[in-house]
Amino acid sequence: MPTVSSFRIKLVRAALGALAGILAAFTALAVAELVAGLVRPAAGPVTVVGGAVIDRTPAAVKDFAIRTFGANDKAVLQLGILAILAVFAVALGILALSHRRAGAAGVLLFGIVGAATALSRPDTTGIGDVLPSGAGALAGAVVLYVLANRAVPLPGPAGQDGSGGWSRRGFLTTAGVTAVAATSAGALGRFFSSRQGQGAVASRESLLLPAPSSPAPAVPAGVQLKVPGITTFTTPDSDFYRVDTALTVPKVDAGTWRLRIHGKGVTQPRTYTLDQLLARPLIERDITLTCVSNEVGGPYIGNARWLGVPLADLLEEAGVRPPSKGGGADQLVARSVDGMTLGSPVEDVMDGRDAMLAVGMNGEPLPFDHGFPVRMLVPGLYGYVSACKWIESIELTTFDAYDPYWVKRKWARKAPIKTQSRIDTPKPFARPAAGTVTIAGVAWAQHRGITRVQLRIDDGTWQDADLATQAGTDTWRQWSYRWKATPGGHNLTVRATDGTGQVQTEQRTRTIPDGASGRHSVFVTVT
Ligand SMILES: Nc1nc2c(c(=O)[nH]1)N[C@H]1C(S)=C(S)[C@@H](COP(=O)(O)O)O[C@H]1N2
Ligand SMILES: [Mo]
Repeated sequence: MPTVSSFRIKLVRAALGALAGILAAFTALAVAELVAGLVRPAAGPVTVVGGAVIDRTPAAVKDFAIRTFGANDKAVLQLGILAILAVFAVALGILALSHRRAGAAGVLLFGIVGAATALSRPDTTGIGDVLPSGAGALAGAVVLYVLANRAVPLPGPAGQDGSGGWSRRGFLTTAGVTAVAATSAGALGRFFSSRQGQGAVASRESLLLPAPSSPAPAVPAGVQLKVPGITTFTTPDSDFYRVDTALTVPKVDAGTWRLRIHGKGVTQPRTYTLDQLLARPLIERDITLTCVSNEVGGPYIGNARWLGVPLADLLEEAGVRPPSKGGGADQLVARSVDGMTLGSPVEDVMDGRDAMLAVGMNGEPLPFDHGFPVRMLVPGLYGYVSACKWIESIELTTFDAYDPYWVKRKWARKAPIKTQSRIDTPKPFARPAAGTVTIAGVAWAQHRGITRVQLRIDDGTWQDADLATQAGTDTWRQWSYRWKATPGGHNLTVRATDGTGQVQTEQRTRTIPDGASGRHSVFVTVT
């Protein structure tokens, strides 16, 4: 039955080709990982390609990803990249069986794409960044060529050794050796990568935060309501939301870190070390940070006790004057070590609010995830226009002259945080028992403060909620409402009024371009 056996031969052949392709891709990534671990972990192919994809993703898709996958969005992206690579690897592997050179060249092509992407990243440190992708692709091409070579039919009639005429043992031995070698290379790469961050980890562990010259008062007991299910007033570092474009969290060594202040109207350009900043008078403040991508009712908000250097003082020393005092620069562009840029109004930074270069978060040096060693914070502004993590320079310029990262992607140039409120308890679709049900949550309008929170049950009238003590205008404020719940389905809606008398609008807008507006509602069924 020649047709059956030739079909079987084709199937075995395709499987060997697919295996060769996957092994070549695996080897390429593993060797790239090894070289990246030795050269610069952030220049690894998956990291740079992932970064490039993030930068080119339309805001709506990014919003969808953050909404759907939350903190796992980056893992999902990396898995997606690997899945696409796997498809190409299988195709190249099968191609290589008949066209070895073409298959190997295909692998090299991926290497060129990876290397070019590495060079195009905003944080590239130069030509050395082509090494991981380049070396990986070379190794992958060699593996594919050799394996394809081993997967050819033996001379003589097929089927004699039951293998369909392939030197299957030779192929499998080579494949096995390759797999072991590649796995070891990858593991070694991981080890080197983690070692590269060790200097940074040690610098963080040995950092002693000085006491603030202007401490925050003890948090008043009344800011935290004792309602089960309500958010804690202070968000522990480990629970603090994280939003950034970094696929590998920058590990900056505090000892070699520098901050440069320069640009328009800077008469005294300066570069600071961390020790120089820490030697200055420090302020300690409770500030609530919010992401512009936070949906109505969403989780991208947190409150911490920050320790930092007043930013306005540094700017004044550099000769900077705000536009209202005749200064020529109206935009402050902060740049991070990974090339992110964020632009804040100079006027806001210098108007007396507690804009700072933060070094401490809830009594500890900043966690790496949240910007170690130094990040910027401006109370009242969304994170993407103020809260630069892993900051390395501050440039004074104008809004006309420069659009930072998110503005290039259609987000607003200026974005003060909108007055908002959220119901934390009861949860959506909860089934509380009839009787008194405590509705509670948080409201925020940073730098304006919250003066009133109201609740509406179904289409009823707005009822005043009880407000917790206000810690300050830069933090969120808790509220609660004792509801006489009657059986049936009910819609609970909240709205806040800020310190300027502005009532939170019911006008629903999307997060892009300058933050979601509208009111949070929760539907419950009282039993
Ligand atoms: N370097 C850098 N800084 C950044 C970002 C970023 O992507 N890269 N994201 C900003 C955004 S959009 C927000 S909301 C805050 C979030 O800070 P967190 O992750 O500490 O909560 O950081 C800001 N600072
Ligand atoms: Mo954000």
